[in-house]
Amino acid sequence: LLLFPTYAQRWNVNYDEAAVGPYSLPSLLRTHGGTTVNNVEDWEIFRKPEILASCTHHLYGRVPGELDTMFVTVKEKKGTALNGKAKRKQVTLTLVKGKKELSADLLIYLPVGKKKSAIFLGYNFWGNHTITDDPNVIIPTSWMPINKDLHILTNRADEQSRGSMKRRWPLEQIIGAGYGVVTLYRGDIDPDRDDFSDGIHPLFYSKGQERPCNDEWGTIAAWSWGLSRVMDYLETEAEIDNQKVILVGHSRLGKVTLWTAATDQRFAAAISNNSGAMGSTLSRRNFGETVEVINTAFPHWFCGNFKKYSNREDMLPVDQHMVLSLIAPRPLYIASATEDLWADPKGEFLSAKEASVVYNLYGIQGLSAASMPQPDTPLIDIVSYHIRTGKHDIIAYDWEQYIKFAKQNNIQTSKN
Ligand code: GTR
Repeated sequence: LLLFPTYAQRWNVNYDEAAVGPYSLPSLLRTHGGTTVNNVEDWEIFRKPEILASCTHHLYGRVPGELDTMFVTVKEKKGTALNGKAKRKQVTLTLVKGKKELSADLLIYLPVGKKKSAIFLGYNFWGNHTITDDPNVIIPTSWMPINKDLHILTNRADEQSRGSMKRRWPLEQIIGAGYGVVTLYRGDIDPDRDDFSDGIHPLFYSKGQERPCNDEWGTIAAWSWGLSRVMDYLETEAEIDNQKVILVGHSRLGKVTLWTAATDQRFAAAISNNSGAMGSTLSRRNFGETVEVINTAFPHWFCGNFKKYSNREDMLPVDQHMVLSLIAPRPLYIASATEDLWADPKGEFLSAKEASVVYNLYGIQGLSAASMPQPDTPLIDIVSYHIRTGKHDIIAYDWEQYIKFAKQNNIQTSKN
């Protein structure tokens, strides 16, 4: 039943609901000075910036500076795909700081016959070429973890992995519903390994610096910042409606969508698929992956300051419902899977429910259900939730709900 049996079994984490124990969450609405906020204005002026600053300082880390410039190179302008139903475009963003630069390749599919498309934007795990069989998609040249199942045997991808993750990107379904897709490989912005000499971090080092300071960005914050740079580009892209960019991400990349929407108000909505610990689930609930586990297995994901909270969840000045609250009043979808106990589905539901008090300030109901819905009965609203039967993954069923969610919230491609 476990997500990664061999991996998860190495850690002695709790899977017994009866053993979760009591916890008390930091208040969303009480300011550091002790006043309780009860309207949108006070929330936005006082409380929201406090929460954003705390989450930045203790969890994800701050971005240390700004780029000098970003170049856009159009590699392919007018490709066709999906039997003529989609246009394909491939663009490279070159991020420049001082004498250093880094490039990231975007793969763009847009529905044919639309002037400006609403899009889903998210990273992929294994390269743009893995999301489809389309032979024209450029293969990344950046470092990649070895993955025998995908035939990635040398830390570089090649033809053998083309199309290998297409179950996670049902393009026919998405394009058929009138949405575009923009995606990029996570490792183009920052390779997913505990090594701060590569990826985006070194562009911002001061002289002699070799890794981020304790309050500076880990890899999750770097990936989020990368999506904001993609948004900078999308704002110049005539065929995409930049008011209708929906963030989507699975697992660690779901953690990224939440932090991206929390830090950048330009995104219209966020979807977190099975994001679990340090994504949507409550850290204080002792169930599944813990802070100690994530800090040990993925020491590069969060900032140095976060290390001190291993086994000390109760000392955290924030919890994940507070990250979700920063997304209000924009539409938010949290999704779990029944076999993904590692991610603590109940904790994912509860944090969305907790964050709803901030949606309430905006006159929005938030997650209304008193308790978790049955599997495969999505609650689709401004704050949405489902738990799908099955494993830790993002599949067509999940996308079907995300498309409904986007349409219901009127984030869709205009008719003309
Ligand atoms: C796991 C990690 C989870 C989740 C997952 C993934 O190993 O413990 O927090 O992020 O990886 O991204 O697939």
